[in-house]
Amino acid sequence: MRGKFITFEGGEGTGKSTQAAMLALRLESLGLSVQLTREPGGSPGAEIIRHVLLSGAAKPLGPDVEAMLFTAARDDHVQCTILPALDAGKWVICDRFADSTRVYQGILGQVDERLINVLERVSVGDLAPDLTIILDVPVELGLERIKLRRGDAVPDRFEAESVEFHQKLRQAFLAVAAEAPDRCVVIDASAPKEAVARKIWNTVGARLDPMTFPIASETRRTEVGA
Ligand code: Z5A
Repeated sequence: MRGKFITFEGGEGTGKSTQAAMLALRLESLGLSVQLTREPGGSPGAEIIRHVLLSGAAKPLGPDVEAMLFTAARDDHVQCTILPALDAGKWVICDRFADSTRVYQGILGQVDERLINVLERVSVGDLAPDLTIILDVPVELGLERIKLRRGDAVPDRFEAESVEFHQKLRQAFLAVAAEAPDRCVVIDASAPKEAVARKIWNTVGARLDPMTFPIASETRRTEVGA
């Protein structure tokens, strides 16, 4: 049976990486096989493109080119990591996906929606997340978390944007959620990590019912031998 595909989206410091990892552990504790991955990146080719994008080296080329680079990374990630994992019956949990291109390059970067649509079609095809969890926190809180985590290190290409940019970002993710209520759930992620994880678990349970998902024979063997 094909696995389920869950994406995490939202602004910086909303806790996507933290919650994606916590959800992966929780699903694994049920005996499910999980592939935890991220964008940009998640496959060897895409990780190289990630380095170029987050260093800011592509910024002077403009948002259209950045959108193409995110798409090239996604194409490799989908082909090399996501589709094989889903076909093997794994639950794929991805820290950012196509909504991020729509929001960062499309809405914030003002890349023509027709180009965004074509790029999405080329890289994603018919693949759509079964569930997208959009984590939402006030911008000041998200930036404070990132600042704390960064310490003395230099902000990356996107962390260095203005507070106004991050406010628009937050609104844009809420707009994406409002347009696709069957796929997206917005979760207030201001609470402590464990409380946010509980809300996410309740949502995953209600939408995808992981308790009833068949466990692969490979996983059963691991359990028996463990
Ligand atoms: N981007 C794009 O423009 N177009 C695209 O198509 C794609 C991406 C796919 C990737 O950066 C950048 O690429 C991203 C958008 C752009 N912009 N930036 N920057 P990234 O992968 O390096 O980072 P990110 O995706 O933005 O995530 P993040 O900023 O690292 O934050 P996060 O994953 O949401 O949060 P976190 O790492 O889980 O937590 C951050 C800190 O807060 C950490 O110290 C945690 O321990 C702490 N934390 C987390 N949750 C809590 C709670 N609940 N309470 C207190 N503290 C917490």
